[in-house]
Amino acid sequence: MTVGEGNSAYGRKEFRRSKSHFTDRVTADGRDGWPVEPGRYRLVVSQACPWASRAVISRRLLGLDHALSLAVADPIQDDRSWRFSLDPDGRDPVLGIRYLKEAYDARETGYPGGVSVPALVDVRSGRLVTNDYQRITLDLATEWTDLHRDGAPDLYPAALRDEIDEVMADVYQDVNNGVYKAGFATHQTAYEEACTAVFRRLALLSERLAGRRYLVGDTITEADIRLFTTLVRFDAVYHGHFKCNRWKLVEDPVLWAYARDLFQTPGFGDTVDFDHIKRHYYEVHTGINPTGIVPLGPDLSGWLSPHGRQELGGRPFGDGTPPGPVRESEVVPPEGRP
Ligand SMILES: N[C@@H](CCC(=O)N[C@@H](CS)C(=O)NCC(=O)O)C(=O)O
Repeated sequence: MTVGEGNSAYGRKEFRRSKSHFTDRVTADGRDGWPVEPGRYRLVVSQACPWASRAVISRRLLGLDHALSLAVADPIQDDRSWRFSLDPDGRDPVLGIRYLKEAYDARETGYPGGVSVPALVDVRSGRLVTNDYQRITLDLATEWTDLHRDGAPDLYPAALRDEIDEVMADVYQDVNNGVYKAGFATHQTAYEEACTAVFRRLALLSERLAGRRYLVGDTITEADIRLFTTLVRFDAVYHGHFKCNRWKLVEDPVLWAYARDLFQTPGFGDTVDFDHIKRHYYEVHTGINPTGIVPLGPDLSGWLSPHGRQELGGRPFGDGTPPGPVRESEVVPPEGRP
């Protein structure tokens, strides 16, 4: 397996994302054997990964940082995949392991699939609980409610779920996963179809967001988190490395302002590490970028410029409040920030 292929079927003619293999859920009633419990689980992420970043943002917005600890893997995998080489002695200080694969192996011997983030690991047994990135954040929002902070927003409001699910399905198909389909395509038609779909969908989203601050309702929901994690990577990696280059995010006034608005909202931009993002994509996908050279651009300073979206109204946290400051140990280092 080429480093970075993972279970993403990289190298096939058409990129197909494999299904998450471990789909147990951590729930309030513990029906899969994994009850919500403070301190019991560790969320393993890469700051480079858009699917993992969803969970990092949700955890911050919901104030789950005191209940669910965070392990950040090195953005550069080796042939055994995600590793804890940023930690002292190259071991995760809580799980005591060097590779995330060890938690996968503890769960299932001989598991043939890739090792992916985000992953929830049971601290006591060291076993992987789930790598189901589509489910993890929905469960943080709806099953972990007893452990939410005071003033936590409702990221998946029951009355709006149908609309949120519909928006997220389109965003997943054409945007979140669409950029990967374009980037990993190995023949022209597959690339052109994916790239066209990316920009067709972005244009529709731009229209939708021209007159409203957030994608669904008037508050931040899971749908915004999922669109944000792709938009924030767009100019840094998807535009160049994945060849989604009909236009840059900064060239669409609506989407650029929408993305900046979220970036500047506590819980979003303060989780983003552009250094991890750029180094991961450009160094790991050697099939696309054989030299491993990481470009110097783009200029990130614009992320902090005024966005003017308050004029559209909206209540970012609904009846709730923004999260407090980032924990000291989780502050993104200067080289990762605009
Ligand atoms: N768990 C999902 C999606 C999550 C995912 O693709 N994560 C990437 C990082 S962005 C990953 O860990 N890939 C495995 C690898 O690169 O080794 C899957 O099964 O495809």
